[in-house]
Amino acid sequence: MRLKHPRLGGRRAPRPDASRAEVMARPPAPGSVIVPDWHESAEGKEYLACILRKNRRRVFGLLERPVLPPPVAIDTASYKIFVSGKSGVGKTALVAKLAGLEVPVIHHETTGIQTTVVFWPAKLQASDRVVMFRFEFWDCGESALKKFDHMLPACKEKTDAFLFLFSFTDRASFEDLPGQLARVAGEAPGVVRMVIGSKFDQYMHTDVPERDLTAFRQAWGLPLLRVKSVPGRRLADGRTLDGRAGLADIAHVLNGLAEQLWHQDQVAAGVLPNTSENTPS
Ligand SMILES: Nc1nc2c(ncn2[C@@H]2O[C@H](COP(=O)(O)OP(=O)(O)OP(=O)(O)O)[C@@H](O)[C@H]2O)c(=O)[nH]1
Ligand SMILES: [Mg+2]
Repeated sequence: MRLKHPRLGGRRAPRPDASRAEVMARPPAPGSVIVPDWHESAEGKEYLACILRKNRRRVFGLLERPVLPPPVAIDTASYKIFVSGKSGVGKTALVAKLAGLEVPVIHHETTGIQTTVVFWPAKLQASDRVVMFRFEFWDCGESALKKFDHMLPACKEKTDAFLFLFSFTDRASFEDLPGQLARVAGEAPGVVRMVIGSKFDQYMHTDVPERDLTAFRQAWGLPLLRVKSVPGRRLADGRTLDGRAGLADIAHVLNGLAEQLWHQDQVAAGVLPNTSENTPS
């Protein structure tokens, strides 16, 4: 039996219908859609093997996909995600971390749009089934975005989610969030919006205290995650990144994203009511 979901079945599903696509789901409570620590279970580890090779993360091109043996073949749900934020907040570093690549230690402005594919198997709470999420991250350097008018529309076109980054060490990037939300996601109802605080490892030097985050969360009702896009653990050779350790570092981001996207699709398709039952209290 296959899972019923508007997104499944190979190609990107069209948005259900105009009126429903307008429905903006309120974020689901964390852990209510995706089983949070499933990737650490024996079953989860088996599935993760298909995105690893010799303990390193596998890199997937635009047309590549992980192969699972037929008895465990699972459905894939594909999403486009636009990563937005001020220059230097850590967009490229975050995407590298999510893909299991080396994070840039020195800031080099991204000169155009970089797309990166990340696969992530996750288990659904409701049906106990595993779905392979395919995230295509679109990362555009902030200065390129300002210089070339065609870049923002290309990044926004048919996007399923916006990740808004601010840096814990850059107060201005936090204060710019409302402006960014209006500029970038203003006319995009029905698209998931998540806020990510980067450089959380520098929290001792933060310019963004917890009370400001609480106020922001109350005002906007958006999911907010914290990340540390720092170089991860190495394998015994001292050079190669340890793929499993890297996945443990970022599982909360991939699960959080999967949860928001899956939920939004179901609400938009009318499979789930957009009621307070699905929302955090
Ligand atoms: N300590 C720490 N450094 C980070 C983190 N995220 C990013 N950085 C550093 O911040 C600098 C800028 O990060 P980038 O990812 O290149 O910034 P960007 O947002 O892509 O910038 P543009 O491409 O210019 O728009 C780099 O030196 C990164 O190593 C983090 O979570 N912790
Ligand atoms: Mg960049």
